[in-house]
Amino acid sequence: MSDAHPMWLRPGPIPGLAGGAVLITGDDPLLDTVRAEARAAGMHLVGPDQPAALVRISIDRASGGAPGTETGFVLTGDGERTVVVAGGASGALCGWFEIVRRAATGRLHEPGTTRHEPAQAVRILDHWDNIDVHPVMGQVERGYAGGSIFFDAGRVRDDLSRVAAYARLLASIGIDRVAINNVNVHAREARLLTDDLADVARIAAEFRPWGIRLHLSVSFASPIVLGGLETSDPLEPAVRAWWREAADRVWAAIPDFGGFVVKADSEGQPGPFADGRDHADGANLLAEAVAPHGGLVHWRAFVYNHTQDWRDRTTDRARAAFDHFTPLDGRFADNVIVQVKHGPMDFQVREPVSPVLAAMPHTRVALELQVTQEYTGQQRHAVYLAPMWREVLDFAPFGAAGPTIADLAAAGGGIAAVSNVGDDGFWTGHPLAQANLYAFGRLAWDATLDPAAILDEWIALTFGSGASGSDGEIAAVVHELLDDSWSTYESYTAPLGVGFMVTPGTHYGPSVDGYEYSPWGTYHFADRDGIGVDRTVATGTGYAGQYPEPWASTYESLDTVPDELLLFFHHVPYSHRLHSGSTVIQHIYDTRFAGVERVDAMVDMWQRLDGRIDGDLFARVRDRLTEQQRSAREWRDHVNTYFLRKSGIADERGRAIHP
Ligand code: GCV
Repeated sequence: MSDAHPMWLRPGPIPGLAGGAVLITGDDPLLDTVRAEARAAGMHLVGPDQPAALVRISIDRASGGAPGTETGFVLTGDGERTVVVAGGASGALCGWFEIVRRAATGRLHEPGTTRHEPAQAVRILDHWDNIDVHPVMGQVERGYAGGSIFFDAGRVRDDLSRVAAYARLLASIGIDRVAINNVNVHAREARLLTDDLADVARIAAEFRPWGIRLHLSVSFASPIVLGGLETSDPLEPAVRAWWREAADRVWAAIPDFGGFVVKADSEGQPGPFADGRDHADGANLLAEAVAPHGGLVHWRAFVYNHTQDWRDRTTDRARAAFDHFTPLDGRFADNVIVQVKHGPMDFQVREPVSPVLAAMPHTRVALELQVTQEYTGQQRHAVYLAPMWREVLDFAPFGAAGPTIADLAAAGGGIAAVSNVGDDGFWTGHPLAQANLYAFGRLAWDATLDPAAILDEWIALTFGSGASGSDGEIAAVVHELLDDSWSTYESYTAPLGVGFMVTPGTHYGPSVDGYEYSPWGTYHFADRDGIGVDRTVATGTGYAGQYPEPWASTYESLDTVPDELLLFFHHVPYSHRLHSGSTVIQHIYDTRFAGVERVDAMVDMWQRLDGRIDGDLFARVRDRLTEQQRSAREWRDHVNTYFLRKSGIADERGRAIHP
């Protein structure tokens, strides 16, 4: 195992379990993993002649007590012992980790029977890791935690101990698939599909004992760049044959391989448009190749014009995915999953939920989240994202009586997220960003979990809790620091859903006009009178009309649009009064000042733990909070000054802005 921080799986005997007997019945490599975990927790394995074991784990696929899926399990506690009956070996592994969670949170052997199964059948983490160090993006695109855990020095690492540790962590939160390379597939990385297969198989072997399948991002132009063909036209027989052979070779090397992830005709990546074909043609080409092996194709819907003329007010990037994909509904093969970012733009701190997620009833659609904090502080700011994700998952596109986004994903393609780990000793750069990875797995398993409760669970596992005899003060501080941190971050960065205003390229720190005259479709249209993007049907780009009712009307009208999304949907004067009672301009000033005060409080909170937790961890978090404090001030002053200068409207409270 690696010597990196253990994240939420602290090593050594687990209080309450250590010293006890465990009976694990059945024969499966995953059950051997469970046995090893139980031993590492300090338990001793016993045979069936000892039915009084503290923990009993078995598989029963058929009987009434057994859950419906391989990965599900029924857990029964009687106050003194726990019994897990799983639907399959992966369920037994998940059941074991539920016991570990219960031990950490003081609920071991809690009386009663509960049924557990993953809400989302597909729970995949995407890595944006490159093999080579990219001249602009570094090794991990939008990675804020060092280099790749998979690749080093131009190839797959020899030492994959970090991957083994990672696989264990992911299994403990129910992740079942990992795509190991960037969706922007550069020339070197394209060859993972061919020349590097033996090495990719070594990575897959690290994931296998944890029930996790490996996926690869592939270039749509592979038949050209790897196969020497003249075209990658999806309707061309030679292209189809090339992909079939490529898939056969992958599965020959990795029998439990999961499938391909594809970013096509997006931000310069090749795709079917080159040959006049559409995204369904492209996705189905790959689907046909992987189908004989039971493979999946994750085809991303992140398609828009990134060479837009900023003078052109009729083109709206927010509309693009819907306009490209919804006409194709019903044409995608059964093993294609259309992977849709949670918002229509790009992982901003606040966006409405993408209307595409509700507009393709005949397609398997997956929700894509971003655990890596590209636009949410880059793991230098403490930002707990689970409350945002929970809002997305709970969104009911057809109104309260209809399905939620979590339901729609569960009925289709499941859930995906961009991972936030790297070879950093704390895995995530900011140690508190570990909570986001943990929370993603937990919400993918059960979208009804309360983000605050997930946070407490993570804290208990990571730092210990009052219940397991350690420091309640640590738990209280970490909880207070993170619980509301998404809203804190929102309050000092881009206001009222307008988005971006970040430094171009790096996407870190304020630059209000940084993207205003760029080709990326990311504008706020601030002038001396007002700000925001008119996306109404009546007078704007019509984006609001991509929603079903009641949301189309809700977003269309200034009377009903939620304050936090006002500037996403409307261009309004600075004097426009929000539902909160404040004007837009005063809201901007007030929230930016309040946001900085909240960050100051976070710094003070953490200081209370000086000397009470591991020194390296304390120092790393302290240093990051210091940077967050500096950056929050920078945000406050840029944004406030910019709008004071534009609007000429003074702060009602007369605070120092820089005119
Ligand atoms: C992997 C944004 C990011 C890119 C990322 C892209 C995507 O544009 O800035 O780095 O590319 O999203 O999701 O494909």
